[in-house]
Amino acid sequence: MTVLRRLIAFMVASMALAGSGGAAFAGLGQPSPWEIGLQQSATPVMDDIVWFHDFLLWIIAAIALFVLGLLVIVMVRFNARANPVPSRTTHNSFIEILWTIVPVVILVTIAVPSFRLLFYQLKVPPADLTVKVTGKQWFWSYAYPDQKIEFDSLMVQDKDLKPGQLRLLSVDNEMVVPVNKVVRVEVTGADVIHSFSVPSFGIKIDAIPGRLNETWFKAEREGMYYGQCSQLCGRDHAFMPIAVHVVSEKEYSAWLDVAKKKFAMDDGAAPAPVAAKSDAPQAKQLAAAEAK
Ligand SMILES: [Cu+2]
Repeated sequence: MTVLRRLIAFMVASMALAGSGGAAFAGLGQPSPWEIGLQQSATPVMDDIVWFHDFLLWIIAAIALFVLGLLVIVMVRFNARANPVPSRTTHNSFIEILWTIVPVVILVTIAVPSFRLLFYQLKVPPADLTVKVTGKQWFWSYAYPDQKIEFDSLMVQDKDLKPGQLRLLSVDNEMVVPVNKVVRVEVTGADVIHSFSVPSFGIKIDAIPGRLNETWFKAEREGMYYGQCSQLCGRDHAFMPIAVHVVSEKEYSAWLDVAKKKFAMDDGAAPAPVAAKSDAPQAKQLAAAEAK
C-alpha cells in the first residue's frame, strides 16, 4: 500500500504545482509563453468561467484518483499470484445502487452551476453601449450605431510593428470601450462564418452572414485585450486579430470626439447618380434600393 500512497502524494503535488503555475503564467488580455491556465479574467462572466473550470478540475481529479486507486487495488490484491482462487461473486445490490446514484449526484452537482453560468452569459443586461462587430475576409469592422461611427480594424504587419505592439495581435484601429460599462456586442459576418472571441472577457460567438448574434461584456479593468477569429474562415483566418482597448470614461469620451470626425458613419445617403440624365430616375431608384 505504500506504493499507492506515494503515487497519490506525487499526483497531488504535481497537480498543486500545475495549478499555481497556471495562475502565474496566464497573461491579462493576451497569451503568454508557457501559459498553462486560462488568460486572466477581466469580466464577471470570465470570473465565473474560471471558477467553473477550477471546480470541474477538482471533480475530475477526484474521479481520476478514485478510479486509479481501484485499478491499483485490483492489480495488487487480485492478480493470479496473490489471489489464486477467484471469488465467483456476480452481484452486489448495494454497490450497484451506489454506482448508479453517485454519478447522478455528481452530474447534478455539475449541471446546476453550469446552467446558471450559461444563463448569465446569454441574458444581456441593460447595456450602456452597443457595438456592432462584422467579421470580414480578413479583418473586423466595428460600428457604434448610437455614436454614428464605423471603422475597419486590420492587423499590423510584421514589418510595421512599433515597440510594444504584439505580432499577430496588434491592429491599426482598436475597438475602444469604457471601463465598468455593460457593452452589448452584436456580431455578424459579411462573407463567411467568423467567430468573435476575447478570452479575458469570456466571450466567443459566431459571426454568421445574414444573422445577428448577441453577447455582452463588462470589463472591470483597463487595458488591452486581444482575441482572434475562432472559426476557420479562409486564407488569412490567423491574421484577423481582435483588439479591445478598455479605457477610463474620460479617455473614452476623448477618443469618441476624435473618432466621430475620423470614422463618421456613411449615413446611407444615395450616391450622386453617374448615369446619363435620362437614366437618372432609374439610378436613384437603384441607389434607394441599395440603401435599404
Ligand atoms: Cu475569420
